[in-house]
Amino acid sequence: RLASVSTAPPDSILGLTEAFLADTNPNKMNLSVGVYKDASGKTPILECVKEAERRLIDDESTKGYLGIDGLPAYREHVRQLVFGDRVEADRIAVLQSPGGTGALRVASDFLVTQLSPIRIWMSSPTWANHPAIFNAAGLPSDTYRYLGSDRTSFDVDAMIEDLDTKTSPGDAILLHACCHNPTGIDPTPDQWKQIAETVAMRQLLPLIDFAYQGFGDGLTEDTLGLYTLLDAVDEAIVCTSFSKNFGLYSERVGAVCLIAADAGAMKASQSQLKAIVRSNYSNPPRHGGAIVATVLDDAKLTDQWKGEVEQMRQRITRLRTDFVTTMKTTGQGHDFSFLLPQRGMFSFSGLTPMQVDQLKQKHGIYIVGSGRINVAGMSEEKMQQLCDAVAAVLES
Ligand code: PLP
Ligand code: TYF
Repeated sequence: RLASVSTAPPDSILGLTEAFLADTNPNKMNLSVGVYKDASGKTPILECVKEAERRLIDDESTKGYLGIDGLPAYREHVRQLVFGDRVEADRIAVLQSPGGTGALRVASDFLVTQLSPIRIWMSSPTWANHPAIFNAAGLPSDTYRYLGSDRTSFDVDAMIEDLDTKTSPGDAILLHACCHNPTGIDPTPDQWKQIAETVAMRQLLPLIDFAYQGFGDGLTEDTLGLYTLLDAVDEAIVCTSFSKNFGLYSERVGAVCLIAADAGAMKASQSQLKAIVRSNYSNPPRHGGAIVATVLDDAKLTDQWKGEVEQMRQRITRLRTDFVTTMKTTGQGHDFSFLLPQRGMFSFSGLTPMQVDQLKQKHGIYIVGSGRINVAGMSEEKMQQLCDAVAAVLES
């Protein structure tokens, strides 16, 4: 029987790291997968996380199962961090999940089992795992236009037109709360208002992917789009992740948050979310959630965390600026200033698939086929080398 199983294609992003590891070019550079690296090229464990882990070693008294929806203290901190007092607490269900990906899968299962027939609308482009997760859950998906034809700007008019003319009432719409992956291009505050009005008018249910809180303009600032939406609609699902802003990638810690119109509706949906989790992974892993709760329970550790997020954010901004400046003075000189307003780990370079391939083959530099560069993986030390290679493929 197993002889009939065919080989799955490699993941469009993670597959590149496999190719990178096999590359013998001594100057190779991996700017594909969205992982933050410090000046020494490492993905560090945050100081506040180390301290929380030391405390957990001393104080944690059990490895017994968590409830289906996770650690209560963790869930409360997620609620406060993401929603503040913008939404009444008794309208929000928070379930701890295995990363943002787990949250997206639980949310997808919920849409399919509770709200079918339903379709979800995704930006074009979006993170490649979005359609994969929706497909796996059996959730029909389609796309709205997002990136302008110049490949460097957000075409809000095209997005609104697609929502106005293609969606049906009751459909879901996937939105990136900040740091749009893969483009790095976020709506302005006015554009968020336009989007929120259209979402409300078309009676769409927003599914908001909030994987990069703190990497755009700051932890609080990055809630602007989310809050603009929540002012316009009274139902939404928000999927959060602490992979990036706590550097807890491998601990798998995130949350699925459901906002209902009132406490009664919230309770019913919460019970369905729990039923979905029970037959999937049963209950979430403890360690990552315990780390986050330990940090956010302690004012000093919380301040330390905020400082560390700010450092990561500023380093990425600096690297993006450095790249633009260095490209100006490299080769024939290249204007990448359109990258400057982009936010988050990624920049959409506008490089064509052929140029991306040349970067890999001739220079050992790995970026995603769409032209997405992980800015958070650049380094000061290798900036000139990177820019020389980009200039070379642009000029060849
Ligand atoms: N959503 C987006 C847009 C992402 O880029 C990521 C991670 O790269 C995630 C969700 C989920 O990440 P994780 O499952 O590691 O928390
Ligand atoms: O670079 C990206 O866009 C992501 C990163 O379990 C990632 O694909 C890698 C592994 C994972 C979730 C996200």
